[in-house]
Amino acid sequence: MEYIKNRFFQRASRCTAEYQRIRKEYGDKVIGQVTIDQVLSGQKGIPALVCDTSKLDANEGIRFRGFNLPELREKLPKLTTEGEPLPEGLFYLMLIGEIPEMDDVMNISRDWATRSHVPQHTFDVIDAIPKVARPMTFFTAAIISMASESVFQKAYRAGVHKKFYWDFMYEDVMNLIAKLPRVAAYIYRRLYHNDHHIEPNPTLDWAGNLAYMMGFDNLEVKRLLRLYMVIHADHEGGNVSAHATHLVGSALSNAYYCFAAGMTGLAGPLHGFANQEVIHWLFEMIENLETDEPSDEQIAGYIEKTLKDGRVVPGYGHAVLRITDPRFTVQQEFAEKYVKNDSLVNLVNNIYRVAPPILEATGKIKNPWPNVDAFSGALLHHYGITEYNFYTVLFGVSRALGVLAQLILDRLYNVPIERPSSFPLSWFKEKAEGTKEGC
Ligand code: HAX
Repeated sequence: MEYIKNRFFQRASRCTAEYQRIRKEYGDKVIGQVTIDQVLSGQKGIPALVCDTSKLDANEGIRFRGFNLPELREKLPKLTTEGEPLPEGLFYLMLIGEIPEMDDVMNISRDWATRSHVPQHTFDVIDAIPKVARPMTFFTAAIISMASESVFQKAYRAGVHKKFYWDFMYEDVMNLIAKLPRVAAYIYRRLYHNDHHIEPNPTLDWAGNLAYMMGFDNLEVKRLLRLYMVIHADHEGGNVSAHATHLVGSALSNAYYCFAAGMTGLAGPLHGFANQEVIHWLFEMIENLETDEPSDEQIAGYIEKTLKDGRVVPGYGHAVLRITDPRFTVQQEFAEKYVKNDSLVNLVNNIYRVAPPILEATGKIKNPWPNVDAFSGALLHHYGITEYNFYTVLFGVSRALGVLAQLILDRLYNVPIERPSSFPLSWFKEKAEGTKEGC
């Protein structure tokens, strides 16, 4: 398996030199200006981070190393021509920057299978948390608990030279990604299947094994989870989970700490937890309207009530996108192909027809179109994964692929500790109005 690591190092070390050269030779070059609105609206649009794994365009959607989702679904290796790409292939692409061959993908798959052993103390930690806790609490605690395995941490303590940090980070990242399906499935079986756990099947691919260990040993769920793991894997560097992972990494924290930080961010309702909020909101709508086939007028009324109550319509809007999220469209196409007459899927499609004009009419929501979370829950639910409190954990397993690939790159580039400046509100007032008075 060393050849994947060597190939990564050969390709990426050229970029390390470029990172340092650009910093040294062009450090003074101005690349943008920062407005007060950008800072006060959550640093939107400020070019502040290096992220090679993917880039988000407001009017086109996500591209992974230059490839959009339809291109990836065509080009990345699959187990069968009818199937979905293997997430291992996307990881390779994000890490190395090239579309892999099937052999490369199978090598990563086998490598992860050999690294997938989860330490007993992690299961003990999961078992010790009361079942009333949220699945994301179990997930982040389990990730943190595995930090005892960090080879980076040990190497750092032993005084290894900084030019080798990336190598230990690579090992930690591969180990961590390899263990996540087992951890997620263990939490799922503990919470919803009375601790009847299913041991991993080392002959299966990473996502296929996740489906298997959750108790879904069928082609359909495996195909869905492969797609799910690909479309949720990365969304450039500035989203909360990616940025938190990167930020903590800049302090040379180990991969487990960094990823746990990303996951606590993903667990927020404006980010990955929105995939649970969507289903919660749909069921609430069905209960309130006393029908699972509401008319367009009923849907419109429910959306308006949600807005009037000062709540967000989950699954709609985005901090960057200004179109229907291509990740929504991919799932919609998947449903069109494989799902017939599912009331939840039909409802999601009907909301897509009704919601955007209402959200647009508020005059303040910048993107009235659906994001990835608007569809994912209905698909999981259709295939029998009905415990929607668990959905953000699945998102988290997938998100590991992008943010941790970038973390290896960060360590290879030797990115310095992140430290933007902060100012009191009165400073901004003075910048804007020339006075601090009243603040
Ligand atoms: N429903 C109601 N109000 C919304 C809204 C929605 N779906 N989307 C935005 N708004 C509101 C904002 O709350 C904000 O209101 P205030 O001025 O009163 O604070 C206003 O419209 C302007 O917001 P914006 O500039 O359009 O959007 P932001 O960049 O501030 O926020 C969010 C982007 C995704 C957080 C936002 O659209 C939202 O809350 N959506 C619903 C939750 C959701 O689906 N989150 C998942 C996003 C995708 C993701 O990260 N997945 O993991």
